[in-house]
This record gives sequence, structure tokens and C-alpha cells, in this order.
Amino acid sequence: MKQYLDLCEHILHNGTKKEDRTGTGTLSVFGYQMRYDLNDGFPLMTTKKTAFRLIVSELLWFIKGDTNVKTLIAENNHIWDEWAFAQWIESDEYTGPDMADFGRRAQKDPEFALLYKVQMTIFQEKILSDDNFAEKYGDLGPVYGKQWRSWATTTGGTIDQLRNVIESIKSNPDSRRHLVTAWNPEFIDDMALPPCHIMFQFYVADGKLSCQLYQRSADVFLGVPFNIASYALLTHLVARECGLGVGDFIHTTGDTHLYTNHLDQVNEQLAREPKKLPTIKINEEVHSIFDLVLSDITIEGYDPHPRISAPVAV
Ligand code: DHF
Ligand code: TMP
Repeated sequence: MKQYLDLCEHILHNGTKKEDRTGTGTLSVFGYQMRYDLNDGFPLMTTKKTAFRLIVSELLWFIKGDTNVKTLIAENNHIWDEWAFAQWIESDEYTGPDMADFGRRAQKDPEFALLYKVQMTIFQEKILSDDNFAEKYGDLGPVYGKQWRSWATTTGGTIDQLRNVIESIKSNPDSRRHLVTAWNPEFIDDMALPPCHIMFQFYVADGKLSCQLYQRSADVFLGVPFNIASYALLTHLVARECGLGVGDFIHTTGDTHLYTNHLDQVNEQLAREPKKLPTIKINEEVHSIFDLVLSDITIEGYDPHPRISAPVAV
């Protein structure tokens, strides 16, 4: 994935030092675009082992219209835990040790990191074992799944944007209105994290489906590898649903940044040689995108360089 490595180089050379909400600090550029021809292979990082299972689990969670981390935690997917946990420790019901600013403190203070780990484990166990608790503190608010599948209308109804876009691709492939948006200004304040991948558009030409994503904010080391693979997979799933081949995935990003505590990791990754891209396999017996489960989607020929871990900015 030369495109991705080029992006990292570009930020390292041209990025501006910029403070951010999380207090971590970034090197940032504004406005960038990458293009992946999905016929060249599936764009999952080969220069760093990336957990495809977590990407599938999260995408199916969006597709099902789910917004509660309980489903993810039950699949041993912990990529959204911190944002649900933040809601819990800020609530009146939480009586444990002070967890304010836990993300940054856990990185700096090993003693606090242990305390945090205990509280997080208690939280995860409670989400799995207590339905009322999960309903209250596991829900991230009206995030992606809600907006994709049941956008609330002013007349009290809902709009299923994902189903509609699939219908419009099938019935009117040349349309220039194949859009889904997760940015719903009325509800931004109710979301644990305002959407980062905001809007995507499909395009049909020569029997192939392409997809372009606009992402307002892009954590290039941690989030972006997931985002690329997730939308590449979505494009495959929608193309299959519509009887089309796959074309390009175009990734357009706004504030495109490397956190300053990811720079060693990025340089380690840049020193590695990309390998052949893997391919994906989708269970042919399941016909509808809405019926797919985790085990229906697998990756083949994936032989990446080892994992490189990095702290996530909360
Ligand atoms: N906040 C920030 N600052 N960056 C993000 O990328 C981000 N992504 C979110 C929510 N909030 C965010 C949702 N997606 C990881 C990847 C994607 C993701 C959240 C977290 C992550 O930590 N990946 C690690 C470990 C994955 C694992 O558990 O194995 C990685 O090395 O890829
Ligand atoms: P922000 O809301 O202040 O922009 O912080 C969100 C951070 O999360 C930012 O670093 C971008 C990152 N992010 C991604 O890169 N991809 C994602 O899919 C998500 C949810 C977040």
C-alpha cells in the first residue's frame, strides 16, 4: 500500500504542529486524497498486521444499525470501549476512583494505568452481564449505525439510507445521488464521538462500483488503516448485492494527522517493504448484506509484517 506510506511521508515532511482536543499533539495537513483500485487486491495493511476480524465486526455492527458496544465486546472487539467507558465514569452512578482524563493519565502514570485497567475490566464485564447497564452506558448515542439505517425525520419517521442507496444503485446506476451521510447536526452533541467518516458516495461505470469517502478527521496511524479496509469491504459487499464488480475506493480526508506519540511507530512501518495484497472471500450462501455474520467474511493470502502497537488518543 504505497499510497498509505506516501501519506505518512507527506505528513512527516509537510505536516504542521497542531494541538488537538485530546491534548496529545499532532503533525497535520488539511485535505488529502488516496485512490485504491480494489481489483489490485484487498487494501489491508501489509506493513503492519491489522486485525481484519475487528474491521468486519465493526462494519457489520454499522450495517445492522447497532450503536451499542455490547455487541462488539461480545465479539471480543474493544475498539470502541474507551468512548463508552468515558460516559460511565462521568455519570452520577459511578463511584469508583477518579478516572478523569484516563487516556492520557494511563500513558504517563503506571500506577494509574493499573487502576484504570481494573475499572475498565469491571465495566466490560458489567456491559456483558447486565442488560440495563449495557443499555444505559454501552450505547454511544446516535452514531453511524443509527444514521445509516434509521435517520430520524422531522415527521417522526426514519430513513434507511443504506437500503435506499442499494436500491438506487440497482434501479438507477447512473444517478449522481448515491449518498449516505452520518453527519446529522441535530444529534452531534448526543454522540460519544461525532462521526469521523462522515459521508460516502457510490458511482457506477463499466459494470463496476466505486466508492468515495469523506473523512473530516483522520488518525493516520491507528484509525486510517481500519477506515480504508472498512470502506473497501463495504464497497465489495454493496457491489455483490447489486451484481456489480468493484472499481476504486477513494479516500478523501480533512484534518489528516499523525499523533506525536505515533512517530516512532510510523518510522518503523515506513522502513518495511510492502507485500502482496490479500483477497477477501464472502460466503456465497448468504445473499443479503443485512444477513451477513462475522464468519461469512474471511481474508486470504494475508502475510503482513508484525503488529506495531500505539496508544489511542481518547
Ligand atoms: N480516536 C482516535 N484518536 N483515533 C482513532 O483512530 C479512533 N478510532 C475509533 C474511535 N476513536 C478514535 C474507532 N476505530 C483502534 C482502531 C480503530 C478504532 C479504534 C481503535 C485501535 O486501537 N487499533 C489498534 C489495536 C486494535 C486491537 O485491539 O488489536 C491497532 O493497532 O490497530
Ligand atoms: P476529533 O473528534 O477531535 O476529530 O477526534 C477523533 C479522532 O479519532 C481523530 O484523531 C480521528 C480519529 N478517528 C479516525 O481516524 N477514524 C475513525 O474511524 C474514528 C472513529 C476516529
